[in-house]
Amino acid sequence: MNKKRFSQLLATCLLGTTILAGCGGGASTSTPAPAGGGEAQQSAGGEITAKIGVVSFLSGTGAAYGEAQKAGLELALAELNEANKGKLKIELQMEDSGGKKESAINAVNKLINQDNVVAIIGPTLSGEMFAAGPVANEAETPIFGISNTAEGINDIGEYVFRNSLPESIAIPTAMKAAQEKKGFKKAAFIYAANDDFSVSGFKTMKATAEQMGLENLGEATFSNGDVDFSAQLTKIKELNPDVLLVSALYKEGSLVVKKARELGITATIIGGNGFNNPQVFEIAGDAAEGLIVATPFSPEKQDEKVQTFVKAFEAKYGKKPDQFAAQAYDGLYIIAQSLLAAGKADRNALRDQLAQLKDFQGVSGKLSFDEKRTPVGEAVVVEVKGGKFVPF
Ligand code: 1QQ
Repeated sequence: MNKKRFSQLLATCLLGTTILAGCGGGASTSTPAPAGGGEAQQSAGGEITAKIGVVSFLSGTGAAYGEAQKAGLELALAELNEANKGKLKIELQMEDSGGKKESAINAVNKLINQDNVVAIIGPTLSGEMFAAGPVANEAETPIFGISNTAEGINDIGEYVFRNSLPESIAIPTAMKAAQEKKGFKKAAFIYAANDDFSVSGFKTMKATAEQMGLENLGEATFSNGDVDFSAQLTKIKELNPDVLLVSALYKEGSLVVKKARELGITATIIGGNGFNNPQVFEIAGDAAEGLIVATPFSPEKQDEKVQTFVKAFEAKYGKKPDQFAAQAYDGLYIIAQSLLAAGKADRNALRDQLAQLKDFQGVSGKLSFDEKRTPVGEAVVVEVKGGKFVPF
């Protein structure tokens, strides 16, 4: 037990009204409940009850990500609790971070110390995970990203997991497929310099372009929250690129695409996975046509598991799921499977089971973790045609 957790445990024992076995004398051999993690216990009847925290971008400029994640999680929750009656009962405790690092840290602290969750799903942005992941890791509580795609997420620590396909896999897949068909040579880049995900995606785009032998004409930046990109894009137009690489979240990214087309930039536009949300069509409109992105999930995939999920999602919400809903759905399934394998809702036992994940067949593809718990999976390339993503 680390020092911090020991002092938290001590505080719980001193302040708590229910004194648990583990707070008693040193001779006890039973695991102290809070250290074991999660107020979730196995009941006499053998049913595991597990409270899982969720930290998501539910309000603000990226709220459509959070909405999709919540929908995917709630569909999975209903299915799992029905299918595992008498064996496992999951309860979700949702917190809104608004996409802010500070709020994500506060939510993670609350979920661990107040709500005593066995694991945390989220937070949505890589930047939030870089900020809040170390808090969960230090408290030895598994934290499971369902949309963190930046490089370095798993380096935070051994309690940090993610099932979201890293951009280091997705972006090169999109760029290579696009170049094969379009044969571009001169690249320009634009990205959000104050967002860890966007910066990481840009670095991957730049390195991939170099490997592919593309000429780098120039790089422009903006900040999340910006709405006017005319200055940067006017300069880019003068450079006359034949491919424009955009690393951004959907709101800013869609506004960039819209403005680029308005200014007459005709380059092929390739984006990162932040574009994989239908808000792109709302914000960019016709300008989104031709946009190329890679994703681990397509609702069009002719696969029985995918189509069963798409139908259930449509029946519940009246629309098709996007990548963020799909990865949320898979994420809860992975945690449920690992809790059942652990046989108890215990933070360390859950961590050990998660670390062994191999060949999980989800709606967003087949997934294994490498030795650093980084997902290994495949991306498909899609293109906007007729106001929706279709296979490229
Ligand atoms: C990250 C992402 C974003 C697109 C999540 C919404 O991939 O922050 O890593």
